[in-house]
Amino acid sequence: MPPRDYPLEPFWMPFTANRQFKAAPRILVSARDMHYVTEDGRRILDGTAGLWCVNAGHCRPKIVEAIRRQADALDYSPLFQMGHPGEFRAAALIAQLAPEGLDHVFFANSGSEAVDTALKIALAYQRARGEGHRNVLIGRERGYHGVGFGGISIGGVPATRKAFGNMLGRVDHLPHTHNLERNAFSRGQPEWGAHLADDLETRLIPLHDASNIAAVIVEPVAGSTGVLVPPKGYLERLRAICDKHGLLLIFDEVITGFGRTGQAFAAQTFGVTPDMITFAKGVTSGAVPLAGVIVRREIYETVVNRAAPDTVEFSHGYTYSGHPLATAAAEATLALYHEDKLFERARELAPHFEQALHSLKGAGPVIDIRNFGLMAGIELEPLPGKPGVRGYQTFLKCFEKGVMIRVTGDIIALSPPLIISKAQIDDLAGTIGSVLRAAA
Ligand code: PXG
Repeated sequence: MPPRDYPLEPFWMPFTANRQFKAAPRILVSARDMHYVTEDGRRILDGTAGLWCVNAGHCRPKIVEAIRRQADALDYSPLFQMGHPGEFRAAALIAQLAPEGLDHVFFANSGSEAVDTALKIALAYQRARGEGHRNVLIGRERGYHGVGFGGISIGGVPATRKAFGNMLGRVDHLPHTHNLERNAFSRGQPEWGAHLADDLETRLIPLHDASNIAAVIVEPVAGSTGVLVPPKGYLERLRAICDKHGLLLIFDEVITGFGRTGQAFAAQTFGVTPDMITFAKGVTSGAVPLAGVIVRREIYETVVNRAAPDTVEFSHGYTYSGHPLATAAAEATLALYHEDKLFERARELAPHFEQALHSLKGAGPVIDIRNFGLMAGIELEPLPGKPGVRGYQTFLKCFEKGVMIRVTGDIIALSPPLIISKAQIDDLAGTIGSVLRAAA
């Protein structure tokens, strides 16, 4: 291995045990299609599409070329009071993929920003239609919506909240839908749990009064907290309750968007249409940061058309809301999804993926396996008194054996690029199985 010509210490790594990592670093230097290459020249199969984002596979030449061309032609253009063609084209392409009726797109750079933007659009919309008292935001336990103050407030991941004190004040949470006793080893959507959506109507609405609630935000399939698939009928019930009481429903599709569930958005796969969708990650296959919110036309029209002419209708946006490199990457990525039929591919591979992963039932400490589209969670019995240790050890062992998995505590989360082959799925499952059996 060539010596490292850079120090490790100055970089404060995100969501990482810095001292543990720096004592035994794992450095990736290149990637192509389904594989990474480490600094010591080992090829690693990517079982997680990076961090749930590289849906088209790594370093696809058409995306690389589009970014290169754009960097040469227009590196940056001011995005407030000015435009460049790419942002309009990318917004139109994203709107075309979205469910019927959601046809305006606001750009941000990260999922966290997309979530904050969606919450602010919800508040701005309620105010614009004369319902400004609707300012309570409802999230869900075990929801992950990034790390902005909006996202951690409506989110339900204790570790992202406990050290930071102030949260948004007017927030409440639905219960999560994870239940091992009822639903362990479900394939696809679990049978039990649709009634958990009724908590919105039986507890939260009476508590806050519907007239004070602006919006409900959920991930259609919770990703980060371990692939929690919505019970059959659950999302439909949430939609019906929101409609009945005038609440906006936001799907955070930062992970589930762009083919992960076999269609462009999980909203389409589940047949439930929210009022807004947040997206990020897969929109550029991770190549350049881009994120955003897709809104129902009436939301755009209410906020925009009810403001006085010649005023900025929505005082929100980022220096890089629709950066030329990002929108060029998005245009190329969306074209590639279409040309290679990658969403269909995900749909076709899902049964094989399901079969391969459920074959790990009985492997060592496995206490649940769950899956939807090309996402799966494998839950391990924690080591007594040491939550997360078994998960982390499994991650390290798989990495040694040339496979990248992601763990959240003691849950393995898998979300491979949509270009994965059946043989690679078998390899992924086989490696995890051998590591878990050896650990038992
Ligand atoms: N919403 C959802 C549903 C997400 O999954 C975000 C918002 C925030 O996106 P940004 O771009 O601000 O990170 C996410 C991000 C993991 C993992 O290992 C998941 C995410 C990010 C990093 C790691 O589960 N999700």
